[in-house]
Amino acid sequence: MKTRFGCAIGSYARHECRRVEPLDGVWEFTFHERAEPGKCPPMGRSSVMAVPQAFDATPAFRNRRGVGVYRKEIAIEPGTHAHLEFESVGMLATVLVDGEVAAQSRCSYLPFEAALPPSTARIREIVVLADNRFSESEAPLHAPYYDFRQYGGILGSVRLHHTGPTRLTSLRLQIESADDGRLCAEVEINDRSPRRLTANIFIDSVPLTEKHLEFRDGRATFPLRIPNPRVWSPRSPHLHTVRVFLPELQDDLQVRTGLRTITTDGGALRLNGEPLRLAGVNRHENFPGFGSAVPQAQMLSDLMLIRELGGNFVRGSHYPQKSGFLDLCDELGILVWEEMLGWQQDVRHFTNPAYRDGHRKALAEMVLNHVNHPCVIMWGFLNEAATEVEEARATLEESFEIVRLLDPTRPVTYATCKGENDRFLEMADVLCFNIYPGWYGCEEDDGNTLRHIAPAIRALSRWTARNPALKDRPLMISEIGAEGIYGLRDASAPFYSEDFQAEYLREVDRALSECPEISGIALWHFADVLTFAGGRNIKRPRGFNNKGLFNEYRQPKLAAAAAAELFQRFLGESGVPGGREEKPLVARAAGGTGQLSACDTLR
Ligand code: ADA
Repeated sequence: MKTRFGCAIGSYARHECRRVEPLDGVWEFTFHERAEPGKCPPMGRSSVMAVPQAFDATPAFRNRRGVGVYRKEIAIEPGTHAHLEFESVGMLATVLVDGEVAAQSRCSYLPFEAALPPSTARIREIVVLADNRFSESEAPLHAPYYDFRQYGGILGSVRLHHTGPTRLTSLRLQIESADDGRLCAEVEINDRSPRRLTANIFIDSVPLTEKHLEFRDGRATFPLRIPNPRVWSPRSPHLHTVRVFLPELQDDLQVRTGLRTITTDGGALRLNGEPLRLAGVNRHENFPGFGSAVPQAQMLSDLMLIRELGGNFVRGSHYPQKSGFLDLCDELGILVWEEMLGWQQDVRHFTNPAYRDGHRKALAEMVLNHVNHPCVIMWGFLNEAATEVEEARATLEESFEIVRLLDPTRPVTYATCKGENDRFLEMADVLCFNIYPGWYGCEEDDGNTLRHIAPAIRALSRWTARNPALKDRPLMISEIGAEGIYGLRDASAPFYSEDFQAEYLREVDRALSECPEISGIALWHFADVLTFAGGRNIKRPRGFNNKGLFNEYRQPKLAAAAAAELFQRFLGESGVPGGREEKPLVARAAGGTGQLSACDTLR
């Protein structure tokens, strides 16, 4: 089905000849609070659980920590090869096939596979252990102190792939020239021995050519030129499909690409050579009742809201996004900062080999999994890490190195909260600062704390401009915002009121208009999100991070109207289509002025 986005919204066939079965649905389920990590406890009297779903987002298991044991029997032709694809399992995943461990994953936000070796049996038993307990040794990238809830369960789709013993494992495309559609393609199979295979190449479902590929160590690369190339941009997010069919393996793989370039040029970001300004939000993958197993329908609804506000950008804070989310951003032309799981890492992590090894491997997987998505315009990691201390150097260096090695085509950065005390900003292609002037650090203040916003933004801009090592890099405010509790309205605008939060963003808007050299702004954050569990919740009213423009059900606060005004002013004519042309939800509610009156109700 062709739509004005050029293809079916949110999904496209990754295979035309390979048989792939969805295993989403209802699985047997039991829960064990004291099971040994990675060891399969007895199913016992089982219940059921939906897949995908966060079991600890359901009433029966809310806030409980332990092992969710999922079980399913599947029928497979005896003697044939198959494997399972998991989009996301949290937090420590162990997959057993017929009682034998077939795979483990230690990061909720990365897909992984589990092989089903040929068997004489037709019925195969799949057991998945989804352990949501924190463990520095078992799942070192997760930690309980992060300011967002981390869930347990099969949090993404599961698919059963039927293949021969040798199969295609990836197809990665690197853009050599967007305008004339020149690409370098790398195809990978799961056989490392040297071999020559014929490849039939299809572009946009039309046969293009036949190639004879020499595989070395399971990889073969070849140049490609897309006939009738159309450039990808936010205003025209045109996607091309590239499909490789290997007749000798009777296997195929299709991916999508968007012909675009993203570069930095002095203090500017450039998309397809044109100056690019970014205005948008930080977004957590979370919805009540689903946790981080957010249905794609909700992802689309969120993205349409961001677009309706006039934003052109989403920072996937603070972990890799699901491919279904990035597919939607590819189709809608919404730009994405994709980042590795991390939140205020410190010396304990930088000196922990298990953490550093886990972080390096996960970074590589994130890049390799998502390198084809044109919406991804920058990679990030180590959000607000202790980059004011020398001990951070090695971890930062190895993180930048591995990302740039795997993808030399995109800027790489990290979001710092250390301001002028940060020691490593010259490693970053884009300077990204998380700042909360007028919110944090005002405990002793007895006046209007909003007066701190403009000076803080100006000081940041002047400091980077004066610093020879930093002055020729794009500057972005990667987080800024204030809490506003949905429904708390008070024209005197006290802390935590919607009125204060909206006024805060209007002050940010005014301050940004004085600093045109700032290339990007990502408000913290899109929608309120459930956060810590335990004592730290004392810092978060109702246990949520309430800085959302919307509450957790995506009901707009007064801040949403202020954000829409900010995005429109910041992006000006370069704004995205449909951002302000259609009457945004929030502007409609305010009678089109964008300013909500006290008596307006959005409910
Ligand atoms: C930091 C952090 C966010 C969130 C924010 C806040 O900038 O990166 O995840 O915790 O502070 O709301 O305090």
